[in-house]
Amino acid sequence: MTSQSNLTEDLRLAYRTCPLCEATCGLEIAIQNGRAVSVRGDKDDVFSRGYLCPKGAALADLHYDPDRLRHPLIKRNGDWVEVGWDEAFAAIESGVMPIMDKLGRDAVGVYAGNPCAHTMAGVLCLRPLFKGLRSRNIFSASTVDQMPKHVSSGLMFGHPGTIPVPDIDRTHFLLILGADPLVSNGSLATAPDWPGRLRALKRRGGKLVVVDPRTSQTAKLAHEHLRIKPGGDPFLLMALTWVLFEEKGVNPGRLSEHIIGVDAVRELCRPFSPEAVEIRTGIDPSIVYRTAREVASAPSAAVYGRMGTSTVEFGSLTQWLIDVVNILTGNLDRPGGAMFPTPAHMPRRDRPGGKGWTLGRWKSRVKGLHEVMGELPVCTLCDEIETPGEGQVQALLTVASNPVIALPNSDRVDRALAGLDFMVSVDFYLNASTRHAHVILPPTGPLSTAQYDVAFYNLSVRNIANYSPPVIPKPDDEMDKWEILYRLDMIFSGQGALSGAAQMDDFIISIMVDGLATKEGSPLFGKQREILQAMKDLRGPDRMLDFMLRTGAYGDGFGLNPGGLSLSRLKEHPHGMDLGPLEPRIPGILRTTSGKIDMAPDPMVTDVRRLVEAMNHPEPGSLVLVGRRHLRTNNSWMANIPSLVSGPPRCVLQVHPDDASRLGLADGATAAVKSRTGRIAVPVEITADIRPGVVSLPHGWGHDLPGVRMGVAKTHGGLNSNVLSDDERFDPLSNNAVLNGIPVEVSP
Ligand SMILES: Nc1nc2c(c(=O)[nH]1)N[C@H]1C(S)=C(S)[C@@H](COP(=O)(O)OP(=O)(O)OC[C@H]3O[C@@H](n4cnc5c(=O)[nH]c(N)nc54)[C@H](O)[C@@H]3O)O[C@H]1N2
Ligand SMILES: Nc1nc2c(c(=O)[nH]1)N[C@H]1C(S)=C(S)[C@@H](COP(=O)(O)OP(=O)(O)OC[C@H]3O[C@@H](n4cnc5c(=O)[nH]c(N)nc54)[C@H](O)[C@@H]3O)O[C@H]1N2
Ligand code: SF4
Ligand SMILES: [Mo]
Repeated sequence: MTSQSNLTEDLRLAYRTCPLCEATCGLEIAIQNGRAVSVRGDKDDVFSRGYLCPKGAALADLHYDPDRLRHPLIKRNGDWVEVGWDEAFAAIESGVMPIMDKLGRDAVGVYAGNPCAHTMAGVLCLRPLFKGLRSRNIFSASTVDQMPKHVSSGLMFGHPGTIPVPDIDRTHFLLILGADPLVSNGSLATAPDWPGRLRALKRRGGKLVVVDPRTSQTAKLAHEHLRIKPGGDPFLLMALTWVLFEEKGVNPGRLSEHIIGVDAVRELCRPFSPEAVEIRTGIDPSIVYRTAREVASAPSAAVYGRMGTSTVEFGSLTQWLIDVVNILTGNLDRPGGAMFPTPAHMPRRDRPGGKGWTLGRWKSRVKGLHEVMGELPVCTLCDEIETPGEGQVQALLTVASNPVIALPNSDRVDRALAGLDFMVSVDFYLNASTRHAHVILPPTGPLSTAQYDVAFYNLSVRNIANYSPPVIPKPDDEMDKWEILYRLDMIFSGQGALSGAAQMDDFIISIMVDGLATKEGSPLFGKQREILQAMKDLRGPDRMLDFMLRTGAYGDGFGLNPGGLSLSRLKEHPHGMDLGPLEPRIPGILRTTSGKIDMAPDPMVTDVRRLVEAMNHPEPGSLVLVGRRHLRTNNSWMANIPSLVSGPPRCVLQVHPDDASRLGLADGATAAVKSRTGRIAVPVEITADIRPGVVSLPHGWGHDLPGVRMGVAKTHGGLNSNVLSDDERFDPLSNNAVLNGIPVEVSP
């Protein structure tokens, strides 16, 4: 790199994709004397072009945070003792294996958190660990998040990972429901610089409409803001569908030959005229008619929804209806509509059809809630820990997760974790949850691990591939997350605490390679040895990624497609490779048994009855609580970085002036907020930026608990909003928790 020659000798620049949120911004990190001294946006990054947010700029602060754990901790007589890795794994073996031997494999549960989706190890090495563990009690943050989208995609397209993303760079009309990408930087729609991209949409004459009970940052940027009642989205989407049918706005275009069930949808939406749903949406029917016409007539349009449409009573129906509108208006799979990425690490499929997708292959022990995507819902985690009997969870592994703050009915979660016989946490903070662990295994810091966004390039608004090697070499006495997970896997699969990760690594890659090389008709049939030989210098997730890239959509096919992509070729592009705008993928991408898009899958059809019922019998009007995010937070765990928590407190309850005067609340005073599950006292902010009848509190706070070792976070503790979220409220198709629209009582 020539730019380095005019810098002092010990100063170098390194490039890295930010792992903190889904936007995948490129960072330029200046390293002096082996230490990262500054983080900026990488102007040459093919996707982010220099954009970054305050969290990315704080990545080095996270890396050097003195509270971040570097070495394993064991709790002995109530005190934490730092130990070596072998000792820690031995303690886990002697803590977990007797429980497993005596009570069976289901007695060991796992809860995997959000950052698992942001690291190569989390995405590639956890599944093998689940397999090795063979427990039914696998839980993840997916069921406080996007599980309804997986259900809808699984049922409609035949695979839960086949998720359409809004083509925001080309669309003429963007309808955003229950998402605030100006603050969250986007979710299930990977794009750095949403502010810039949405402004570009407006500049090219496109229209932006936001549906949200709050005047969010994104709503402020929009041409139009529909201040919906919480939970009103499925009714609104049904009414939009109703208008499309009523006014001959249904025009699926080239999709017509790839869809089944349109007539059923016409029948299903019949009860939901714009007039009929007004009681649930609070939106004037004339606006619904106009919006439906605008979506139908725009040269291209995309309907997109996130948390406010997912963590709600009708989460799955809402996700389904979003794509129903996209399909009926011909906007699915066309430029400017909602499209499917073609990520570099996945093969391109040309032929439609497959085994289809099912949910409910097993059920949870206590409440009988069905499995989705191999996991059980977190809303029943406490039931499984607290209820005695065969299969009771008595040991828990948490990986990159903070259940005490993230999950509904948090006080109960806190008590349940305290009652476990044994708990292991893979995490680099001693926080609200890991304080209950018996052993904590911290992975090496974020600058010392490689990055390629395996999960989020599946959801990207452009086809991008970017790999960053570790920026700061990993100290010898620290461990990468993949090694930790594989060593745990060795323990759970009975190979012992002292077996290294290498054995498991070789085993897993051989299974991956065999999957292709033993498939009759595969061009790589019988080539196991050559393939493994070609990757002989790689280990861990790097080797898995190389295999996926080479057999992926642009790959070199291990020689079959000379000049194609491989990890070594990708490494030649430190600012990433732009593989172009999204391209139509239907029908090849469809994996339903029919090879068509199922517009009216049975579980959805059945659940519409519940929606009709809810429309006819609305709950009596009370105050409801919704969430919100802030640009300087990342769920619960970035609160120990001074630059991210400075300034006025953010964990405040937003209340509309009308409600405030009715309830006798003053700005800045403390209010008591009460729900079925708990009660907290929080400062009030009176603002007209929220719909009357709705109050809003951000999640991710509540760090000031005994035993937490996060000095900065503790002094900016805040209150945990999930004390108020009810673990008995969930979307019955996905079993996803309801975190928005919680009935509460507020008093001074
Ligand atoms: N009320 C309410 N509750 C919510 C939400 C809401 O909107 N409202 N949002 C929900 C959503 S969308 C999500 S995704 C969940 C998040 O729920 P969780 O994933 O359970 O919680 P996080 O706050 O993301 O905590 C992540 C943990 O991972 C650790 N960590 C960070 N990076 C790494 C790493 O690379 N390796 C390892 N091993 N550990 C790491 C951090 O120290 C922290 O302890 O919260 C959910 N909870
Ligand atoms: N800065 C920051 N960025 C983040 C995170 C973070 O904690 N901080 N977390 C990351 C994670 S894990 C995720 S999953 C994403 C989430 O990304 P988003 O979904 O974009 O983020 P939220 O801020 O939760 O937006 C949800 C919006 O829904 C609104 N809402 C609530 N109830 C309803 C309703 O019934 N109907 C409608 N239409 N709207 C409703 C809320 O007012 C809020 O504005 O963000 C990611 N990015
Ligand atoms: S927007 Fe997300 S990916 Fe970009 S710098 Fe901020 S946290 Fe990192
Ligand atoms: Mo999330």
